[in-house]
Amino acid sequence: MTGADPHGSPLRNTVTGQRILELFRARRDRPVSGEELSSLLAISRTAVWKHIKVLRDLGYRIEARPSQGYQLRAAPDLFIPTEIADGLNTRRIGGNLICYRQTASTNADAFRLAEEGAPDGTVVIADCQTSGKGRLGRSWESPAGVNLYCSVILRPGILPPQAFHLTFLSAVAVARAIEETTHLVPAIKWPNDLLLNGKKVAGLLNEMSAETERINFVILGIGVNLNMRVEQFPADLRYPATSLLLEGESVDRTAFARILLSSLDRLYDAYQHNGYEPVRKEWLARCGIVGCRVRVSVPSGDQTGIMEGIDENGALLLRRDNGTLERVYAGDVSPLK
Ligand code: BT5
Repeated sequence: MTGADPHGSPLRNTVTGQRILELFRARRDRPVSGEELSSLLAISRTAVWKHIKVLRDLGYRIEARPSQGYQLRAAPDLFIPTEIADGLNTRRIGGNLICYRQTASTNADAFRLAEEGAPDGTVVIADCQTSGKGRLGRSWESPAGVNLYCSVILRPGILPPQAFHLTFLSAVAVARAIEETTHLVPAIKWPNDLLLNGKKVAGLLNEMSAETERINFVILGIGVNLNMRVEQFPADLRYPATSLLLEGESVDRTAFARILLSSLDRLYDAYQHNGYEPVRKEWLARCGIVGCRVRVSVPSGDQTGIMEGIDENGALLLRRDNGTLERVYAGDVSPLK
């Protein structure tokens, strides 16, 4: 039996545990007796009790009523594959779902799994990361119990220079998921941030393994601040930050994860049929800084100008004050008043 392991092995329900949950849910508000569970599952009363204990260790709140039986009161606020998969209607993404209570970085896990041959669409999710990664060696604050940290393995049949398509696609997918779940409308900030009221609510870190002419795999790393509270943000963030909760919306994390995976799945499917152009259009329509005066920080220093859009390689087009048009391939952007 596999239960909650604090040392980092994946969280999952046993097949029997899952069947017990299904029986509880089918029965809705009435308890199911130990005797019934034992006969429906063809296991002993002691085995029933052991499975109930494993479910409770995972965080399921199961009440035992003397002479009546067991009743499910609440599922844990934790990512568990069977809970996410329940009602998940995707073609490709999430067919293989791995959830951890705690890990160093879901991107690092996904990268290792992809190297070991994990299939296209494999998803790694964690409740907490101890070394969450941002871009350029930066770190991502990943406290337990409040956010979503997720990495998706894709094996697209595209060339390495086109990999940025998937960065833009994932930003659009996160924006759609936030809109589907809340009343909030996020804006995308080049290259890969999502903002609510000018504050960062999600960040994306896409990594890949490629040869000159071939992508082996891409990892879409997605961190979304869902129910994070003010005191959980460090004081020294580069950019003002927020969470859905701080913007007035508390969300069910499992439901959000399911919606995000569906949103990614639909967009990825459409991308494979219709190509990048629709993604580019939607990204631009959602980009909060097109036409705005911005500062771009690059390793050689800061530049200011008007953001005119993105080019065919995903570079930011910056109209400098002297009229020249520059292409910025990597850096951080801040809107100027
Ligand atoms: C990013 O980097 O925005 C990419 C973040 C990607 C995180 C996901 S979580 C799942 C997957 N597994 C990983 O290990 N990573 C990915 P960047 O643009 O470099 O922003 C990083 C900067 O944002 C930091 O230097 C902080 O200033 C700030 N920051 C850190 N944690 C934050 C948070 N939770 N919310 C908002 N800002 C944060």
